Amino acid sequence: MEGLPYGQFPLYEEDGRVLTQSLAIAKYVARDTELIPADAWQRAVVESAVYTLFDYWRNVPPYYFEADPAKKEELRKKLFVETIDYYFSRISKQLSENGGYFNVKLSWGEFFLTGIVEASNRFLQIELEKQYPVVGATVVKEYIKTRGVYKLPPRIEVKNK
Ligand SMILES: N[C@@H](CCC(=O)N[C@@H](CS)C(=O)NCC(=O)O)C(=O)O
Repeated sequence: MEGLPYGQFPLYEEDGRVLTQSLAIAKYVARDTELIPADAWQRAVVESAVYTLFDYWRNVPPYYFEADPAKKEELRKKLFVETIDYYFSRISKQLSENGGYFNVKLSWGEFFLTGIVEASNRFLQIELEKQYPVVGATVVKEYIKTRGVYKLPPRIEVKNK
């Protein structure tokens, strides 16, 4: 895709410069806020959770895009019977032990989790929060309620280079 340095979304543009990779973008957007913990250990705990979420997520597109019905069924079984529960039972345990956060208070990690849960629900036609209620973004929703509605900046045109 033209205009995308690595042919993939997401792409963040600011002052004529572009940034790729969702994690780099998320951290950049959260910079200079408490969503990035000041303490090095707490920062690492949040990143560890985010990379774990990525480890889980990389199992979804191969299943979703598989065209061969027999292979798709094999991938479906593995994903639905093993992978989802492997990760989400552990993620739920960590969140439950920390008041719904990965690590004592709200960070960019819970926003990332919310994105992964929403994407999973959409791609896999499931409702992860029914089986794993603590991943249901309660802490993020509460934060948004106290913060108020965020207004998006005017639409930015991505220029093809
Ligand atoms: N590691 C990258 C993965 C990006 C990625 O997988 N992008 C997908 C959509 S979510 C894409 O643009 N796919 C189109 C393609 O590869 O042609 C990130 O986290 O930003």
